[in-house]
Amino acid sequence: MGTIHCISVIPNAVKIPHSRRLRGIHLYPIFAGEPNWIQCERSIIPEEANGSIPVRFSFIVPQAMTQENTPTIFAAEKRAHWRALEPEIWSIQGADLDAVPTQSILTTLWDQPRWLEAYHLYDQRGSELFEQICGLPEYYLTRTENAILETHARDIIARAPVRCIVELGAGYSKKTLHLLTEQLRQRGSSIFAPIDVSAAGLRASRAAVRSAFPEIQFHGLHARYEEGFSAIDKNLPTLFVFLGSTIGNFNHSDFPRFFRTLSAAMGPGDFLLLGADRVKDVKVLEDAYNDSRGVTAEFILNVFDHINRLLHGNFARDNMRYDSRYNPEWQRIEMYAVARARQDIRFADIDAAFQWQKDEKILVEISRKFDPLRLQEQLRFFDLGAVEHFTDPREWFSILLLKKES
Ligand code: AVJ
Repeated sequence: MGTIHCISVIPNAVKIPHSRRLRGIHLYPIFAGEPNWIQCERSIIPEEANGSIPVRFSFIVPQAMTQENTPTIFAAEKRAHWRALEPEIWSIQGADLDAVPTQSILTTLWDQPRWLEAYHLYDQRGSELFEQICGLPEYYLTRTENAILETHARDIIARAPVRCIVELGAGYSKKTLHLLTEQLRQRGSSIFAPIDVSAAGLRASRAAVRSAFPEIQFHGLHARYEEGFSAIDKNLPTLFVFLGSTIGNFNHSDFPRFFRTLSAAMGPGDFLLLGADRVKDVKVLEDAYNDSRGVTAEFILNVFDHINRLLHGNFARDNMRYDSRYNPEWQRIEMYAVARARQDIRFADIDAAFQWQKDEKILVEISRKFDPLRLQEQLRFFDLGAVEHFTDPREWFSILLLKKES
């Protein structure tokens, strides 16, 4: 009796030749380096052993891995880079999603004017506060976009005959439920792959999809947008969904880079559904970002608590205030933190410090407002042709359906 520990990589169970297949055992894909193994020991007799020498194999299988198939949504050359983080949630082998924020914060805080990238806003508390913002009477964006989707989901899905829906940013995928409902009604089945850097967001999305649509094949991609969408197989007819006017956060260098990479990742005939908040009455815009309950102020200033935790900094929340206004020339809401008094900012782990002068502003977030026709024209230069434009009766928000032209 011998014991053989199989700790080598078995990339795909079905590839094992039949003659060598082991009776009475299920083989799961095994990925090297995954910390969460559970060890399954089973006594089995390989066919070639003829029953004369019983051999014990120890199989090591990933914990809670319930699926045998590596998802076919990934392009063949990218598939090997992805591993199961947990059931139906995938991440890039060796990717460190926490490595970049520090670098990003330090570089932009030394710019003139000082500023921050918007994604730092979404720590646990920030995500909760944003959920609260979506329910504020002044914050019309979420409700308006949701209503457009509810009205036009049927039309959108009919115009975009796809097998897969990839959502950029899982959020809690509430709005996407309208699209998934129609996709199932019109096509009977679908793959749904949200991309998000928040594992908690992906879990919530998985739970929502699981309970509402058991027929849907769910693959959460725990990654940055670009890493996620660039891995999708170009031969899989896909609708990319980017809602909530998140493009409003992109500055003038992020914006072209984002659309260039997204367009390059799309297969010919793939679709993009894009939500964009529109230029409108300044009072309506400014109220949406300066609500009477102060939730937006709390959301914006919370970024400094997050930074203090990340970088062991000493930003003092009681020494700053929130200020926001619409900049008509740039057609964007600018959200600032303003120092009430001079403050010496230090980061304990890093040899870096600066003086935050009294009344000096740090630009924490921008929210661009769009003219949908102009946006459509611009996106044509990224090989994205307008298929349809959906809006609400007040014309406050637009959802564009675009098609990749090659
Ligand atoms: C999530 C970027 C669309 O700009 O309206 C809301 C974020 N910031 N209130 C927006 C936000 C303050 C929001 N986006």
